[in-house]
Amino acid sequence: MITLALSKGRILDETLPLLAAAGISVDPAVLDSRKLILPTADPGLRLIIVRASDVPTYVQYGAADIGVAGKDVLLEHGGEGLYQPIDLRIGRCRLCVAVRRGFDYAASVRSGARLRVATKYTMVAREHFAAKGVHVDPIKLYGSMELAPLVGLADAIVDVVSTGSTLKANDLVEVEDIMSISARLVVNQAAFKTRRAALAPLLAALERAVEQSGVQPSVSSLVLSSVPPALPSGSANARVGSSS
Ligand code: PRT
Ligand code: MG
Repeated sequence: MITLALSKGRILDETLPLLAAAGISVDPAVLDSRKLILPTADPGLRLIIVRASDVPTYVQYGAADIGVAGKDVLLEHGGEGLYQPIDLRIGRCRLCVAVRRGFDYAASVRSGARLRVATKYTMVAREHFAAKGVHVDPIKLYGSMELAPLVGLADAIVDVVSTGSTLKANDLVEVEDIMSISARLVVNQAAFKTRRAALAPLLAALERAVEQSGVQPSVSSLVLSSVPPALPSGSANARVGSSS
């Protein structure tokens, strides 16, 4: 039995059509239930429903063989114990820095003063600003990051943006684009080797489904993808790399 970890919401909603294209359907009645372990039409595959930021943890420890997680979540987790063979090209958004309209971000950075940055992604924010030589005090939040600059908790936020309407509604402006984000299929590194025969057909089918979806990969995913140390059999061009 292969266990696939997913989060409810956009990740599950956008993964289901890929599974369907790979020939795997899930009973809608099961999806509407509050069950956390869901069977699929394939007796060899079940889904588990976890918090988006917990997907890498379930897969790292082998409680799930594979999972679907945003690149943002994977960067913050660090990717330990995980292969990231497939860019699923779903859950597209950008990771960016935003500030309150009227806040002089450039001047603040130039002044060398410490910037207070509210974010769910403290590791990513630390690395991003350290690389630019900007001193920051990351403030860990778990949601509604957009509020922080409005009530004086932070000078800036680091968060994912898709349409930009949440920033706009809260009078925030994007001042830096950190990177393009999409969801990746992650595989437990040990399972990738020991359960190869069971996993390879599913990975190959998902890869075909992504190609058939017609969605183009983002530029950053092309640049960041590393050369595979080992290809799942039957898969022509799986990109495997713990840090891609
Ligand atoms: O909700 P929970 O705290 O449980 O977890 P989560 O917020 O991480 O889960 P979910 O389902 O909201 O997001 C899962 C993944 O979807 C993320 O890890 C991203 O990779 C991806 N994704 C794509 C997004 C968005 N687009 C997105 N717009 N995740 C979050 N948002 C939020 C963003 O944080 C902001 O508050 O939507 C708001 C901005 O949207 P726009 O359209 O107004 O710009
Ligand atoms: Mg959310």
